[in-house]
Amino acid sequence: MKILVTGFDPFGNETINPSIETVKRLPGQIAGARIIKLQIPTVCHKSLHMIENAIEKYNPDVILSIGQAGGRCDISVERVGINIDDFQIPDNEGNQPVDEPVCPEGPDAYFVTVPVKAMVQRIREHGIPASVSNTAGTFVCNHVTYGICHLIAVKYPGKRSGFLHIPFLPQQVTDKKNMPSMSQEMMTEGVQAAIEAIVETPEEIRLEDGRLF
Ligand code: PCA
Repeated sequence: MKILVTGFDPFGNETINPSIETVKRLPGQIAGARIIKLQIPTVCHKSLHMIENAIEKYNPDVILSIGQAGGRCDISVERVGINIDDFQIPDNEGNQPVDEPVCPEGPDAYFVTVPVKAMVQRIREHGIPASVSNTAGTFVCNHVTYGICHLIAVKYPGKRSGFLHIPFLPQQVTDKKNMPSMSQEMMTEGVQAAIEAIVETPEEIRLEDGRLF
């Protein structure tokens, strides 16, 4: 099995993005799967084009993207991507679409096709907080979550994709009040555990992790 793992460059006021830092630290093989690493820009459409080029080049079985979710306190495994770009801040090339579809011809939403519950459980088994998330926001991470699902639906049948949001690193929050963070070591171990679950889970598991709101 080949897994393409992507991380973003820093965006907003940050000079570091834990997602690409974590991708860089992953081993070349996890549970027997070959790991292909790719840095993508925090830019709509361009991020997706780079992923499509990498799919053409490496023909991965799974595409797992990782992004920073500053303010979240655990590793969140995204369940769904929605067909909307509604950017609260400009991306790294100044684009700020409001209420535009990611793909005008696509459906409203896609569920990811990796086993989200099994991934959450496996991360927790390492003593690392994790949960299912039912929104990846409406910025570039949702754009990528949705966009890859759509790409697979129309062009690459049989491939699977997923998205992980990870918190700030401790060094990003030294000047922020009441802001959660997670160590680099923990995030690397958690992402590695999630990838093991993708490789080793033939069928999604039953785990109660729903939300009242
Ligand atoms: N996080 C942003 C985009 C890039 C990143 O790492 C997001 O959550 O949309």
